[in-house]
Amino acid sequence: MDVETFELLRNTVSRFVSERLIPAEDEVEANDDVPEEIVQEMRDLGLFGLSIPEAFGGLGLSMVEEAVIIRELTRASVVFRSVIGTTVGIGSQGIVIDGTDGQKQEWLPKLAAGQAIGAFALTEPEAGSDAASIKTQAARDGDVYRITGTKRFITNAPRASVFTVMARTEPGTPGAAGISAFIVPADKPGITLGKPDRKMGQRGAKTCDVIFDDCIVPADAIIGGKPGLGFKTAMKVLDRGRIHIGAVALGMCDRLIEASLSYSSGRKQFGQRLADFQLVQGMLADSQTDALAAAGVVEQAARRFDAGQDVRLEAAVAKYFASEAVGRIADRAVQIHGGAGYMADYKVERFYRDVRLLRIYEGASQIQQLVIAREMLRRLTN
Ligand code: COS
Repeated sequence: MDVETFELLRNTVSRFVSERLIPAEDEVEANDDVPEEIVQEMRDLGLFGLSIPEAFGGLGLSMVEEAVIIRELTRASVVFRSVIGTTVGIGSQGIVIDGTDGQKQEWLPKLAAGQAIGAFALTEPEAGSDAASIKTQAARDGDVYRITGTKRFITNAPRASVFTVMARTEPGTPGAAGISAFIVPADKPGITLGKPDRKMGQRGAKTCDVIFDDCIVPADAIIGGKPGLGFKTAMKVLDRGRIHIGAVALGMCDRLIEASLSYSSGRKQFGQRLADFQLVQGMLADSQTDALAAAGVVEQAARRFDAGQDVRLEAAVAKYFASEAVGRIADRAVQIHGGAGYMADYKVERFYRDVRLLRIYEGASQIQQLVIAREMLRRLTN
């Protein structure tokens, strides 16, 4: 995108955050839902299409640009981002990265416009971190596959119009090589949703089980048309998603530091501002250092992604460092606010709970450590 158009988009999102989203945060928390008018405004701003190529009606942002916009957006509660998150990220990118032309033509324009909401169905009751051990079966039956299995904690499942579903298509092949990724419209017979999950935080973000019971899809619903490549598609989608989650953390870093600065420079104890105490300054400085370092690793990973280089290591570093950093910053924000930090009105306790998820979804911190170390060793021998 040219610099001027991009700046216009960025300023528009920044105004939307300040004028619409931040004032609506309490309503979202109270109702455990994002109002439909706000979802519509997000559609009108083109936010569902950030990552979808222009040829298919999206904004076609680079990863660096997407990270900047997501950082702006997540100065407001991360729950608003979750509405567009799966469509911008893991719910569309399998099709963008590995889809056939026909699959792109069919789905990307609808996803870009926010007419279709995408979701990503990998996790199962017995397969989380060990993604290659999924049990959901897709049995070939002539020209169709019959999908049976349960997917767990699926973000945006209640809103979704289409799922990317990872399922086993090769009965004799255990592990990653036996998995295919399917595009499954959410209104297919044989799909039911579990009851809404009750969560530690992120009220208004929707997750639940998705149960497939002999759900029939055509054989050409496999992403890319070839079976057995679904695990690799999922990993590529997650590499990109991990940079995106790094950017989500950055917006919350900004917000929590803003709140910490504003509270500590307004409140007085022992006759001076909290911010004038060196022990408080130590916390402010550590938070600023964490935030700048996180921004650095996220940007570096995004630049590498845009250059078409392998980002397995850098994406894992970005997600690992930024999600852990925002956890530390949220913890310090609560501490700097003292008793007020524990009270709902000041919102930092809510953000503290909300950002806890960033260290878990799209690969827990321990999975990122494993990916980083494996890649270090692989690059050593290559
Ligand atoms: N990009 C492309 N291909 C990849 C890849 C990537 N980032 N990561 C792995 N692959 C390929 C490997 O090269 C290997 O291919 P070959 O068999 O042709 O050599 C294949 O995929 C299997 O990879 P690997 O052996 O590394 O798989 P593992 O079972 O050891 O799993 C981890 C690797 C742990 C990294 C993976 O299971 C994972 O990321 N788990 C976390 C899942 C997750 O994030 N869940 C969150 C819920 S979804 S929101």
